[in-house]
Amino acid sequence: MPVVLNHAVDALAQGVLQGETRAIARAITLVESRDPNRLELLARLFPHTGRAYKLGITGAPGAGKSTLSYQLIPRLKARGYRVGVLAVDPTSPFSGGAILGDRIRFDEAFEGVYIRSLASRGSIGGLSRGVPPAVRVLEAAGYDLVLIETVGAGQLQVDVRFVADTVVLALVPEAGDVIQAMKAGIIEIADIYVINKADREGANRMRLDLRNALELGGKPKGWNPPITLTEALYGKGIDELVEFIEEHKRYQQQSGGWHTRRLQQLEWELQSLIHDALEQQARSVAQQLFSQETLHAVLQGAENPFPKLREWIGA
Ligand SMILES: Nc1nc2c(ncn2[C@@H]2O[C@H](COP(=O)(O)OP(=O)(O)OP(=O)(O)O)[C@@H](O)[C@H]2O)c(=O)[nH]1
Ligand SMILES: [Mg+2]
Repeated sequence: MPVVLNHAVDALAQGVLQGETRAIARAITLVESRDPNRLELLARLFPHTGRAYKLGITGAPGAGKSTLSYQLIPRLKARGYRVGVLAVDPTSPFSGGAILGDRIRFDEAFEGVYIRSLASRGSIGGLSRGVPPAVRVLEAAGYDLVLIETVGAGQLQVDVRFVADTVVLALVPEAGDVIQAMKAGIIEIADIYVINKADREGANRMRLDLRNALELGGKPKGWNPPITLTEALYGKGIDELVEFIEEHKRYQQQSGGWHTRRLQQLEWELQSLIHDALEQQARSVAQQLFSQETLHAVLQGAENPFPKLREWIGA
């Protein structure tokens, strides 16, 4: 059965397909929200999605993710990509301040690049659930490379695999950083390791530590993640990084790894939408089963909540 669309959503979808910046902005706001119309919009955009290459850049706050992106964007553009950027929870000004607000806007090298920040608030597992639908909006608008910057620690960085085809992990030469990354379980998730701020002391040492740490886990069968040094602030090492990114992309396409990862991404995207809906449902079911009066009774020991819960769950 065809999806019946209301007029406003249809017009919004048209705007997105025509690449209108304001429509893209409004569409991302809609798909990030819990408005039921977001699913209608996604249904309308779906045939035009799934084509972009998704490049994730993750790392601790201040590691230089935005500076790396700033350097990567014109180079990726020069290779013919139409680039969109999604920054999840940026703590330093990627979207409104010095880097992208002031400099990039007037810079020809960034013309046509769409940049947007997303909040991860309210999402379980850290990474914004708004990312996959926002990627779809950008794909429908004709962007074929979406750069996703995520900040944070632990879980947040693990999640990036579920949205990105290539994961770049930015580290900085600081004592203990490799150990920190190992503890957070992120050492295995990266496809490319970047030791940024290589102008600082200890970058080579760190590369050795990291190589040793990676080899402890045994030699990988397929892709052997490269470790590359950059000085994002000075534009050094970025061309090599672009090469590694392209190389990983080619490898993924040829080895079939891309397909496997995309299946996981799709599963995660749909699961989070269902999770979202169930979460809302849980709230209302809880209220139905346990009124304020019942809660008082349970608190006083006058009523046992578990038989009722068991009955409901078993049903
Ligand atoms: N010395 C040095 N500083 C750098 C380099 N790259 C970035 N920085 C500086 O590090 C600081 C943080 O850079 P950002 O690019 O904002 O880092 P980020 O990882 O995006 O930070 P969040 O989004 O807040 O997590 C800025 O002051 C940059 O100028 C580098 O190669 N060398
Ligand atoms: Mg940033």
